[in-house]
Amino acid sequence: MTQSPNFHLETLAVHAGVEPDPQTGAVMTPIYQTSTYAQADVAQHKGYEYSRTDNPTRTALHGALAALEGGHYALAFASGMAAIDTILRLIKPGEHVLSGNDVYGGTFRLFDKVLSGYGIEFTFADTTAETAVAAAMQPNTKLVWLETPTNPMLRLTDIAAMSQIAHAAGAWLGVDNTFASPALQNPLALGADFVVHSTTKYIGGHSDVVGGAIVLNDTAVYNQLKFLQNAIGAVPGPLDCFLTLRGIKTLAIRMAQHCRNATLVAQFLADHPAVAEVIYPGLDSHPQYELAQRQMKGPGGMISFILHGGEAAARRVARDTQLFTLAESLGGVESLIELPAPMTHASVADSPLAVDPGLVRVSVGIENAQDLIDDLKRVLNQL
Ligand code: P1T
Repeated sequence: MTQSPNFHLETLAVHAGVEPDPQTGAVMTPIYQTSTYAQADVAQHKGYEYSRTDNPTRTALHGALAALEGGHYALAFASGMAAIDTILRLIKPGEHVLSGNDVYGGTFRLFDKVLSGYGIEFTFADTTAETAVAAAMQPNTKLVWLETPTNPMLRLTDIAAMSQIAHAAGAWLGVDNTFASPALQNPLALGADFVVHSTTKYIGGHSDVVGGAIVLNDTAVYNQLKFLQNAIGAVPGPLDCFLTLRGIKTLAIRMAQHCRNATLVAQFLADHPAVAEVIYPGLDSHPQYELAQRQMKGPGGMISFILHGGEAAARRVARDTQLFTLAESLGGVESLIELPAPMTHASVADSPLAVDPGLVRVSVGIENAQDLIDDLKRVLNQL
C-alpha cells in the first residue's frame, strides 16, 4: 500500500506494512520461517542476513505498528516486558527514572527488582498530579514513564502536560499505551518520545501470542534501539509476527465493540447494589472523565470495581462467572476477570504501589453485551 498520513485507522489496520509478496503475489505476508538467508557472495545479501537482526514477517509488522501509532519507526519484541527493558537500556547508571506509581506489576518488578540493581535510580510518583511529577523531577532525570489508563486503577495522565514537564527538564517521556491501544490514543502526537505496547493485548487481540512494541520518531534514538534489539535479541518469531499482523487487521472494529460493551457493563455494575465502586473512564463518576473525553477516542474495554463484600466477594465473583474466564492478561476477544492483588500485581505487594485485595479487574470482550451482563448479574445476585 502506498503509505499516506491521510488514511484513517480502519484502513491502516488492514493495509499498513503489508504488500503482496513480490515472489508469489500472496496477499498476506508469508511466515518467513527461516533463521538465515543465502548470500550471493561474502556480505552480499538482499537486506536480510540473520533472523535475530531482521526477518521479512517482522519487517511487515514494524510497518504496521509504526503506521497505527503515527510514528516513523517501530520495533517488535518477544514481549511487552522485553520492549520496556530495551528502552531502559538507554538509561545509564547514575541516571534517574520517574515512573508512575500505578503501573503493571511486571513493570514495577523490572524497575525495582532488576534495573535498580544496575545503578539506575527510580522514583514512583502520581503522574495524574502534575505538581507531584514536577516536584519529583531531579537534575539527573532522563526518563518519565507512565501508563494511561493505568493498570489496574484506570487512572489517566495528561500526556501533553507530562511531555512539557519532561522536556523542560531534558528528559524523555515514555508512554505505555497498552490499555488504550492505538485505536483510542496516539501518545506521539501528544508529545511522547516513546510509545510502548504489550501487543499481547489489544493489538494481537486473540489471546494467542505474546509480544511487545516500541514506536518512536527520532532517527538517532531509533538506531540505538535497533542496535539494542539485535544485540540483546528479545525478538518475536515469524509466526508470532504473523499472528500479530493478522490481529491488527480487526483492531478498529474490535476496539469499537470493546468500548460499547464495556460502557454497558460498567453502567450495569454501577447500578448493582452489591457493587461499592466502579472505575471506568467512560462513566462520569470517573475523577478524570473530562480528560478521558479530551484525550481518548473511546473509554476502552477495561473496568475495575470493588464490592461491598470485599475480598471474599471478589474471589467468589472471579471464580463463578462463566463467560468471564478467570485469567491474567487482557485485550482479547474473550472476556476475562481477575484479582490484581494476588495475580497480575502480586509483585507490588508490600510496596507503596500495593493494590486493594478486593479489587476486581475485567477485560470486557466482544461477545454480546447482554450475555456478559447476565453472567455478572447471576453471580452478583448470589452475594
Ligand atoms: O506480558 P507482556 O507482553 O510482557 O507485557 C507486559 C505489560 C506491559 N504493560 C502493561 C500495561 C501490561 O498490562 C503488561 C502485561 N499485563 C498483564 C499480563 C496483565 O494481565 O495485566
